[in-house]
Amino acid sequence: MAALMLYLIGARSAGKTAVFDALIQTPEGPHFATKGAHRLGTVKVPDARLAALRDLFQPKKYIPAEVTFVDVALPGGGEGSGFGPLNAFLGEADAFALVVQSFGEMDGAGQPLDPAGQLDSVLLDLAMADLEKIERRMEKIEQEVQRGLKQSLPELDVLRKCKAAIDEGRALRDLELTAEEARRVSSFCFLSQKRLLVVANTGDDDPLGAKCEPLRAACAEKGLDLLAFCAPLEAEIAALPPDDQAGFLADYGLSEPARTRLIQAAYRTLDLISFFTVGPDEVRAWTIRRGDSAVTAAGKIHTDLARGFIRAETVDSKTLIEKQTLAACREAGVLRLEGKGYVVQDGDVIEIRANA
Ligand SMILES: Nc1nc2c(ncn2[C@@H]2O[C@H](COP(=O)(O)OP(=O)(O)OP(=O)(O)O)[C@@H](O)[C@H]2O)c(=O)[nH]1
Ligand SMILES: [Mg+2]
Repeated sequence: MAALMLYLIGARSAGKTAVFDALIQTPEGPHFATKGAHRLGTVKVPDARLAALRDLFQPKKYIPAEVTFVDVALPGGGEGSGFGPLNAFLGEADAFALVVQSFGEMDGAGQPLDPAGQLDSVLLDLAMADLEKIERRMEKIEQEVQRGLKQSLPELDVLRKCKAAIDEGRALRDLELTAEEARRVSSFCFLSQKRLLVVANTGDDDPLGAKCEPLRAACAEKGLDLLAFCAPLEAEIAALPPDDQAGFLADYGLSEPARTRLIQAAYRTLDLISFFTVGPDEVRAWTIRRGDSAVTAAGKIHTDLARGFIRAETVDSKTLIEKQTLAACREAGVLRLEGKGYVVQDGDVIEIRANA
């Protein structure tokens, strides 16, 4: 599967670039590519279960899942966060990490720092970019209707529903749409419909975000995940030799590097889980939605495996790591045969049996 695209957005000078720099830092230096003024950095998804499976199978190829972080460069000038001109680019995101400045006294606009207010203002900018698209399209359809063309009336109904939600101050991600309604507006790639998590870029004196209470409360009220992220500190730690990192993290009371915490939060926000395929050739992680069936999982690997699906031989990775081999799992009766409808669980090791 293509890498998950996680776009860093936020107010001007909130620290998007600083957070990105920390995310792409490695002991060998930073890794990134550019796309216009934007920067893209792809990292492997850390997963202790997958690493343990690699150690067991010693495969020729080891393929963790990947996440691409995008440091969004805002166009110069203009009011607010300037998302309008970036609509098409931002529309490609799987999710947004909204960086909120939580260090210092003044914000990038020279105003006294107000993280909860900054969050609201960026969320409003996302909604306004959507509203503009909605109103433009509604006008077009209304003109068509006046000329007697009625084929877009069902779309107009959905757009009205979306507009009403935004007018009430709701994000489109919180609006319930039927599958049919969602399909009618999917091509708009509405920005306020994207899954989103909030990253508090905290100062050196507050790596755990103890001072982020008002922002935390604002996020809780909106049902958004909040992650404290001290960009300069995380960049420093990520540049250390791997063996030294754990000690430094512990000194600051941090359980995991921010990159790991951010990826885990993105998986939670997007309702994603991992399943694994193992063998001497390849140990690999696959990303699917929570609730996906075995046949959907098979289709991720190859469309032929979904088409010819017979059964999925399944064991959870923890059990396999304990028993060491699939043969031992089979002997112990813990390697299960699951059918098409089996709901794949996070951490499942799966072998698909299919007709060629
Ligand atoms: N003290 C401190 N300064 C920071 C931190 N993060 C960023 N800065 C500074 O804040 C300023 C803006 O940070 P950037 O990372 O460039 O912010 P940005 O969101 O990418 O800004 P634009 O792309 O211009 O919108 C820079 O001068 C950074 O050095 C931080 O955690 N602590
Ligand atoms: Mg920047």
